[in-house]
Amino acid sequence: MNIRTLATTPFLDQKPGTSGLRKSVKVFQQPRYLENFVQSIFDTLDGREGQTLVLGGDGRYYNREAIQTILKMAAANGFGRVLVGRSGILSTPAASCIIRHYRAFGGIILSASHNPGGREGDFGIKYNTSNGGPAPEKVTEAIYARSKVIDAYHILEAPNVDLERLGKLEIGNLTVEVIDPVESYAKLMESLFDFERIHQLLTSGQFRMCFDSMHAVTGPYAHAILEQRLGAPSGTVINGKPLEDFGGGHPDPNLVYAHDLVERLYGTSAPDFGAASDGDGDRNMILGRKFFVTPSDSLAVLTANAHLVPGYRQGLAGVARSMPTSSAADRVAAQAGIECYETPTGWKFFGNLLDAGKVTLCGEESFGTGSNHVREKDGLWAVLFWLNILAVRQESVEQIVHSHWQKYGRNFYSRHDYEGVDADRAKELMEHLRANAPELKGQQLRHYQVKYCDDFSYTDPVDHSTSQHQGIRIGFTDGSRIVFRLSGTGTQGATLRVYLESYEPDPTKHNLDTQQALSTLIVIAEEVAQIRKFTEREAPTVIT
Ligand code: G16
Repeated sequence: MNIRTLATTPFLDQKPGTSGLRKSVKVFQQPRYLENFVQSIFDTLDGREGQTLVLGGDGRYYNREAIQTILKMAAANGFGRVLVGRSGILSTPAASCIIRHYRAFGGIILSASHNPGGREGDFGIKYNTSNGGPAPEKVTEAIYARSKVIDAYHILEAPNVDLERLGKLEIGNLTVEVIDPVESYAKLMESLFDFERIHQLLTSGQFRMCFDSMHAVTGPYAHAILEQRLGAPSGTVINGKPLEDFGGGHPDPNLVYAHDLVERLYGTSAPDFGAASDGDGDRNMILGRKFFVTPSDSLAVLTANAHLVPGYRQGLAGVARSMPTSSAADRVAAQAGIECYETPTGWKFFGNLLDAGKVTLCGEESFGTGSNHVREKDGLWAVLFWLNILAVRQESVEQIVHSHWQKYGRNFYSRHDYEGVDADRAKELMEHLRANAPELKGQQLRHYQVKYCDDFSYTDPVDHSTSQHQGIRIGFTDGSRIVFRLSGTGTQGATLRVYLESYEPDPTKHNLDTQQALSTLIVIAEEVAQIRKFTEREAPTVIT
């Protein structure tokens, strides 16, 4: 066995963002770049000797190469076993499920999520802990600190592993087990949802659905679960073959990028239900016929209807949403008499609440919904949850959402993204807002009165750790809000996100166009933050 210890020098840009380290493929392809980061992860993991690690990714360009390197480094760093998905594939929620199922020490997930892939695209890597969830900040900070001083990495000299063949093999003292990426995950889904009822719905001839895998990781999962197991006709899953460059597309399930799906759901003879998932399978978009469900509303509807789903029939402990997510779920939680937690953006902040049994469902405006079944958001899980509700209620998606609004009121909601803006100017915009925030309290802006204005800071109710500077919030006396923050997942320049929310209890006004309903708040956002001046953009790049 030939373990080599090779000298290296640090890269100073290996700070994990909202969800792991994301950079362009070209950055990752620099000699020692991947090795440094992986060694930094391993160096922070006390007690890793002989332990089990889970490894897989979303299949994007550089996935296979990175997996071979990581396997050899795991062997040289004393791990006992690595469970790796066949072809190097594991969706993010499936990786979380497998870490938990096999009680692994942790896992490495290779993905840049919804960012484009291919040679010119992005790559990413993140570490998940033994609860199956993204490493909390104290772990990512330790990894970053290590990456700044690292001087050597360890790697086994060995031939590449055949990732296509299921089964076990040894490299050095490490057992590599190539596993089916779908099996454990599909079983978990079957334990949560009423598959019999969903099967009846999908084979009734009265209901049609379309699932867009966007040539990303959920293809194999959706084919196996929706078509083979639940009986949806073949062709239900579109763009189901995972490709290294996602077919040249942008695997982000929203109205702009999931255009194949949107065309079908808004076209003639549209199916009843449409859904899409992203690069690594943790995001979801839900559509009815000519009808879009905002992720914030989706969380609220799932919360209100959880009693219809076998896995959640016993009741919800609580619900959590990220701060910029609309407060639609809060209203459901209040009526149900359960707690609703508001966390910073980033799925890692839900981990402690889930582990402590304080919440059952979580969701984010960024097309992420999930529950305590794993410790990641889960795209296909959300689709099955919706299918279960549709199968029981026998109403359309639109009817279900409209009756939800009737009962709880409607939170009009939209996010305006300004992508690829100059990073320094974006920071100046935030600093300018931060400096002016205290003065806004009590002011009348158009017909809205400012109730509070702050820079969101969060104290975790379980471990009492605090996270500051999580976004500037302007809250108005009628419950409306504007939130400004910089994205932590982009790889070029900065992305300014402006989140707009307005509450409307009056059902006669629920059919208004969203941008129209938010038009005054959009004007106020511009006035307060001087977005055009700082970003040098006339309009947002993407509106969701
Ligand atoms: C990640 C995080 C999410 C977050 C999203 C957007 O999702 O896991 O919690 O909401 O990024 O973050 P930002 O607004 O900082 O870009 P994913 O699907 O990209 O892993």
